[in-house]
Amino acid sequence: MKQFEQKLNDLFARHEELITLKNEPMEEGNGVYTRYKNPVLTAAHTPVFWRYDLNEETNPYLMERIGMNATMNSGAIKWNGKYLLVVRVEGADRKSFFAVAESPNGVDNFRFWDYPVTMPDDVIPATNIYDMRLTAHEDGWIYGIFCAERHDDNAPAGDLSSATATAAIARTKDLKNWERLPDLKSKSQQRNVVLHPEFVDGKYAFYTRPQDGFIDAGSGGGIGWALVDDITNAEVKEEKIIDSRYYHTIKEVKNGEGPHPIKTSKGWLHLAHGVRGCAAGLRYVLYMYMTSLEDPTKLIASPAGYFMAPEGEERIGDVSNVLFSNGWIADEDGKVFIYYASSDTRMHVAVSTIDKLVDYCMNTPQDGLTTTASVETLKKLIYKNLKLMNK
Ligand code: M1P
Repeated sequence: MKQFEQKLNDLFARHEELITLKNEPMEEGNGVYTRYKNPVLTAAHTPVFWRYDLNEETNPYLMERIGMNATMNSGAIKWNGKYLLVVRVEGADRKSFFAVAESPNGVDNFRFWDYPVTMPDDVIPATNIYDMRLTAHEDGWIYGIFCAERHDDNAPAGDLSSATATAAIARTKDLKNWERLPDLKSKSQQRNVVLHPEFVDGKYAFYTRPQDGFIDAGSGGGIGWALVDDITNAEVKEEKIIDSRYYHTIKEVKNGEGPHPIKTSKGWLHLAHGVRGCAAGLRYVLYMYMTSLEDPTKLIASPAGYFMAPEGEERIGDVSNVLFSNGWIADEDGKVFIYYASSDTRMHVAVSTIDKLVDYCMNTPQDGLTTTASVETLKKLIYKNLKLMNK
């Protein structure tokens, strides 16, 4: 066999071996969720035919032509019995784009569809788009809300880093053909915007994250909520903060809604990320909260601290010390697949159930916001347990 053909076969064989690798649940855990051992997607999972020119005449050395850097922050949806991720793929050129990867079981064998998503532009084209939240809305459309990033033309000459963040809106019926609607109009910059799956008072409801600048949440108090009359011309007229940031908590610097909340008999179950600063930079963790079914803006459970934080190799990557989630899938049997990215580099899955997550939210003590309060909370549990242990 010619050397080129042999190399090509090896390349495809190694790729196939990687994407068909069986994933296993990790044994140790805290009882709330189970992490799976292998990342479900890495840059190496992207198809060989995206990265290599397979023609010997035009690529005699069989070198990679288009590098892929990361597969991260993915929206998730169950679609025709398959577990689908709308993945934020980041090329070596730093541009992010969306691509669908599909798995038969939600934990391994994720395979990318042949082509990435062709996302139409808004009137002012964005430089970069990322972090899609998927919502199968009761109006019959599947919406993708994502961040559209553009250079801030008000920045001083020579400042090529300042940018603006806007919530972009697109919809589809088949996850292949997307109709782009105008970006969400808002007084502030917005990222981590998510569409609620149901109408509220006959309106579309958005979770927002007002922010003063591209990075800084600034005066934005936390995760917001806004009702919108017309999704084809969406505008935030009034915004109410429903999950606030607090000093000396895991969400002191900023927070952001993850995927859209799951409806349960006890309330809406939310997954979000919280950010705090430390000498090593920003630390992103996942946390949960619940809101009322009658009034989705009313907080009914707010467990203290993080739900998941970076562990082991998750701690390291392009932007280290980050866990971020914008996708989860609740199965008919109550199983929940939590898809999360570590350190802006790779995708993982952890599995739990609706019952466990609701129990976690309802029965984990709230943050008392001081050491004294935390110690009192701890003492109550110790006292109860020691009594039970007859000590
Ligand atoms: O780098 C960590 C994350 O930073 C941003 O999240 P936030 O807006 O909450 O700070 C996003 O750019 C996200 O994509 C990224 O993972």
